[in-house]
Amino acid sequence: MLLVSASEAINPRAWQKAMRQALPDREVWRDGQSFDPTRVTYLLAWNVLAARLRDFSGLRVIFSLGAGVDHLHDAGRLPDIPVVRVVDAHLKTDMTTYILWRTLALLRSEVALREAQLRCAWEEPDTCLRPQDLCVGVLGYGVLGTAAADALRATGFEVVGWSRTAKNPAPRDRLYVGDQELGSFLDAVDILVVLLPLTSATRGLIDARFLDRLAKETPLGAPALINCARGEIHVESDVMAALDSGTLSHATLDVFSTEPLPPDNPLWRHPKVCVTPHAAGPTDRRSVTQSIARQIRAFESGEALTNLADPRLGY
Ligand code: NDP
Ligand code: OXD
Repeated sequence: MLLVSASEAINPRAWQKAMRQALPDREVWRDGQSFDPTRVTYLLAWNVLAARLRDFSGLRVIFSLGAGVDHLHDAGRLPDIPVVRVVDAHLKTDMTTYILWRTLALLRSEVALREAQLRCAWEEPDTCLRPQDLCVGVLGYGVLGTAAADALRATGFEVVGWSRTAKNPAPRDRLYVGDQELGSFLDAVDILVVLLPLTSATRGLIDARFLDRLAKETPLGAPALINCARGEIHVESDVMAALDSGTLSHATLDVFSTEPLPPDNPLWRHPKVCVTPHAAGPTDRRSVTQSIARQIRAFESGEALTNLADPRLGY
């Protein structure tokens, strides 16, 4: 039997209904209903308490309802059960359009134009930048990072990437690898797009020291930050200080250490910040439940699971 165990924010009832449609011959339960936990073989999870997993003694596979699996970390480690994460064409498209939207908004001076409009002021920006004037650095050059890089390159931006391991064959963009090449990567970047997983290595990575290394004059004045991965990767107070000192010209933040972002958080009203509510890449319920159904059928016929998170790496 399958169990949907997810926070209310992503509508567990709707996931249960969609999963029943995708696998009509199976029992599908959700948290809050009465079922025998030892009969749960597949768990569809978003923000499940790690301690609860011990109740599911017959569990064979966990399907994360997102690309990120950090919600399943317990003291930085993934459970000892295969964890399949979301890799989905719709997610790639949605994340890519979000990143194009935000980079093009920076390119075309959205903040200054909006501010002028609110004053009814007919003020043309001083300069008209073109994509080739800006280098976008994609921090995390995986499934979503490479999809975004392709679209940014096709739009005319110069693109560089940063990943943990080298790629073979070499990608079309200049790829910097590991901590030893982070400095050279940051030297090249005008707009930094964060698409890293949250792990013990990336938690708090974007702190005051990191932002100092990024600091420079750019066609936007100073570098801009777009974090659409996880809030815990940036240190909020350090990002705020960098915006106030001019080290950063702008920040687009889709993710936060505390979500929903509390109404009294100053980021909401900061003139150099665009806040979006963890909406860059929503999980497409129909396509993901169909993919889970396919994986379950294949797994039961002896095929290997795909899109597995690596328990040693935590992503
Ligand atoms: P992938 O696992 O495909 O890619 C992760 C990339 O990060 C890889 O290139 C990996 O390197 C790199 N990386 C990981 N750790 C390090 C490190 N310590 N140093 C350098 N590079 C590192 O993930 P996805 O692209 O599918 O997703 C990325 C993240 O986006 C998710 O984990 C999730 O948190 C977030 N996300 C946010 C959404 C939103 O709505 N805001 C929606 C979907 C995802 P290597 O290639 O060498 O392994
Ligand atoms: C994800 C997310 O990880 O939506 O897919 O954050």
